[in-house]
Amino acid sequence: SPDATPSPVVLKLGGSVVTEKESPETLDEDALDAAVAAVADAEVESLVVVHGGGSFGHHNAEKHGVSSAAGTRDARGIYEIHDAMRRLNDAVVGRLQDAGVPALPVHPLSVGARDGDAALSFPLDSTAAMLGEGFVPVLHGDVLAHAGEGATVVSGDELVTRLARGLSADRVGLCSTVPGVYDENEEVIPEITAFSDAADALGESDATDVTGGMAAKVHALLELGAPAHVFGPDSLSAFLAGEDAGTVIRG
Ligand code: IP8
Repeated sequence: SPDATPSPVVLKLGGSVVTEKESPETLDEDALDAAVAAVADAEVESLVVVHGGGSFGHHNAEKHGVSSAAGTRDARGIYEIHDAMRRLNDAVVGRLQDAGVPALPVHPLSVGARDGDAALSFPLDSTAAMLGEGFVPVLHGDVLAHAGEGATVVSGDELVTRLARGLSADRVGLCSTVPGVYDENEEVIPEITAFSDAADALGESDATDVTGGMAAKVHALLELGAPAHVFGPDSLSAFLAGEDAGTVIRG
């Protein structure tokens, strides 16, 4: 049961970290290798990894006009988006395994769904059971069946929120290409405990921007119930060692 598993660390590797964002379906080999080495060296008892879409997910989603809100019923298109993400996931899982990490894939298309109000349902049994057996589940942004829409995108960030709440995460880490949440002078804000700490720099959240935007991200992270760290690749090892990295968001 999930009660028997220790509270996991949930780590998101941003799509812009592990892929070359400007070239379609291209890994950022060096950045991926560095992230994999940091995970392999870390002594984390229980870890879930989620990765974003980068140049695998986003250009395919755009090509088919699919976002978190706008769906398609074109099964080939849906599969094309999923297949690109699956191939990126293969690369991440494969490299983690090569580095000695007991990584296993969890493909959201086959696990979750959205209802007619776009609410995400994402059963955690497979992920929790993997954690209980000492594996490192590796999830990814994906497409999901969505009542009334065909299929829509689920972002890695949404999955992080679901996993952090549902598995009572100990800590959450969002590793992206920026070193933290910036203030108006482009200095990293060390700690955010209320949206007002960052409002001057972030402006108001655009409610339609469900997969991106730092303001939306900060709002969501304040509600998590676990401290969330927003940091760049250079701080991944520090985060995994239990240190404060980048901006710490505690709601
Ligand atoms: O990069 C998006 O995941 P994200 C995944 O975490 C797709 O927003 C399929 C575009």
